[in-house]
Amino acid sequence: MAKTMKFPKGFVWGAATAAYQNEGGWKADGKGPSIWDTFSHIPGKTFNNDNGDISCDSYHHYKDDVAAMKWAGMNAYRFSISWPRVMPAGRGRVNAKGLAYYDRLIDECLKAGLEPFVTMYHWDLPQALENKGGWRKKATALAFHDYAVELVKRYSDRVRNWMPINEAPIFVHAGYKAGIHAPGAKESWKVVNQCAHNSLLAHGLGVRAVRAYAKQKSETGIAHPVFASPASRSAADMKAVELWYQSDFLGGQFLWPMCNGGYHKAFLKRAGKDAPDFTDEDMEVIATKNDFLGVNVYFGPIIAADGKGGYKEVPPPDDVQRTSMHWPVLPDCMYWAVKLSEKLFNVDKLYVTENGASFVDTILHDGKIHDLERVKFFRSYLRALHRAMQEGAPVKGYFVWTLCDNFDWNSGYGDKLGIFYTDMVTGNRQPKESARFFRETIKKNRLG
Ligand code: GCO
Repeated sequence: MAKTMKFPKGFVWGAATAAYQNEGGWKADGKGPSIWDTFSHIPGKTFNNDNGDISCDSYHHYKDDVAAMKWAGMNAYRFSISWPRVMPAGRGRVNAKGLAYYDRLIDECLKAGLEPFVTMYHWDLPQALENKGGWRKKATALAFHDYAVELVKRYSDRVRNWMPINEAPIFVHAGYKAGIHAPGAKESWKVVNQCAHNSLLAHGLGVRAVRAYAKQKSETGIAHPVFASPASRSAADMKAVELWYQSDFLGGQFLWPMCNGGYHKAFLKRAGKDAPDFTDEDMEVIATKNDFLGVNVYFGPIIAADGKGGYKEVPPPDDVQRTSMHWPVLPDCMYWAVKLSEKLFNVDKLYVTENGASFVDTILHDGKIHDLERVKFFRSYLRALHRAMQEGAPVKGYFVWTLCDNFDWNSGYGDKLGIFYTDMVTGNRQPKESARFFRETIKKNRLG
């Protein structure tokens, strides 16, 4: 019989979502436009020209979201606040009705025993700020600070866990280099690195806003994509993967300056003349200590030594299982993301802030969705997580990505990642087999 794997008492189990992906209500009650409203309305930018105008309509169905998590036995909810919903032009005037929505959501969470973990920025920049240069400009980081202060003043009597920025490398790279996410720009590396720098600055300012204005003891962290694994445990491959974490843009450009102070020299060498411009004061703000690191884990490169003191990527095995987004299923990423983050980035508290998979779901004759591939996926990644925790990794909680099938950026509604199926007509959230799996796992606080 397989060994049962217990999680520690008080372990945080939750689901994660993002405002633009779930809320809908894109013009409701005085909300301003975001870059995602603009981008998704341009024909050809998203799968099937899908957009988040309505999506799961959490703006009106938040009670159903909370009820779904309560049913699953969860004790936390990670959601994001839409900047243009609360500050339609990105700075200045606040929208009272927008702020009131999050009051209702937070209160509903607390009533259901869900600890709110609030992301301040999950990619929906107010369009008005993009019109003035968006993340290319330091002014956006400064505007973010004012927005963060507003949120902390308003909600910190009830919210104790904050993530100012979600996955900076992804929105910067996909939005300002590859052009496949909003705002759809294709900038030079110099500009892209400057956007990255400004997003880091915004995060640091967000952390400082929490420290300065929180009404109770609170914690902050970033939610960041972390996921490379070594090709083997040989000393050479281990050195190579560590170098990847330090010089690659995911680590060296983002986590290193936040957690260890200053850009890693391997990153600066790689960036050369395209390195961002920065002041000492910027670097101090960026290095403001966080209380935890949130790792978003899906899949990642497998790294080996290149024989010349560097690293190279090796492809996953041909027969690796893939999700419907073609992402390889690599549970080892979970183990290594946690182990290497702890080792390299000087962190003593971790959360898995996202983990999930898209598969093609079918409603069977009994009216249910038996998403057994997704259950298998979660089981294997949770096992890997548990193994890292057994070895001492300080992981305090886990958030599944995601609660309900929602709008997945440029993939639109083509890829499903929810543990609940969303009926887009009635708004009904129906548990899939994977939701039942979490319900069981959380109830027993153990796997197997
Ligand atoms: C994130 C993620 C999510 C996506 C998920 C599946 O950065 O937080 O991109 O928003 O929905 O990664 O694509």
